[in-house]
Amino acid sequence: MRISSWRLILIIATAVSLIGYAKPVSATTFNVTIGPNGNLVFSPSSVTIHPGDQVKWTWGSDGHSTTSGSPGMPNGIWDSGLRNQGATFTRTFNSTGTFPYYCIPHGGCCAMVGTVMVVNASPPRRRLRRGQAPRQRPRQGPVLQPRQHRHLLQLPL
Ligand SMILES: [Cu+2]
Repeated sequence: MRISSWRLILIIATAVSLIGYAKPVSATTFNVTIGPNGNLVFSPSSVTIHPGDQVKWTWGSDGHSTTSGSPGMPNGIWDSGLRNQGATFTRTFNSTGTFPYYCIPHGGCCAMVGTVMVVNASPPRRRLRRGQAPRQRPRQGPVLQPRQHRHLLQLPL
């Protein structure tokens, strides 16, 4: 039988899409340290996550908070209150959006602020700004195994 080239293209496109758009199978927890080594920062200060993912803040020094909003203007979405080294605070983000937050004692004086960005799964490839570390999200999910791949390419054409 004559190989139909559009069909071959369709099969290849399907294989590529299976590899390229595999969705994570489960929610992921992103860790942020508050005041590591006494520094007045959230580390990392910005995380990009998907709906259903969690952010877990861990206090690296005493007397900080994670409070949604801008310094002096809490918006009430979350507020850990002041906590000390070793404390943790976890929140699940189910809606997309950009969520700024700050530390109550150090947001205004010292720009101790952070951002949680919640974007839909399979977004366009994120551009890295200069000096920005690559996103650390583990790529889980179905991966086309070599055997399946061979099988796909051996479909009668
Ligand atoms: Cu602080």
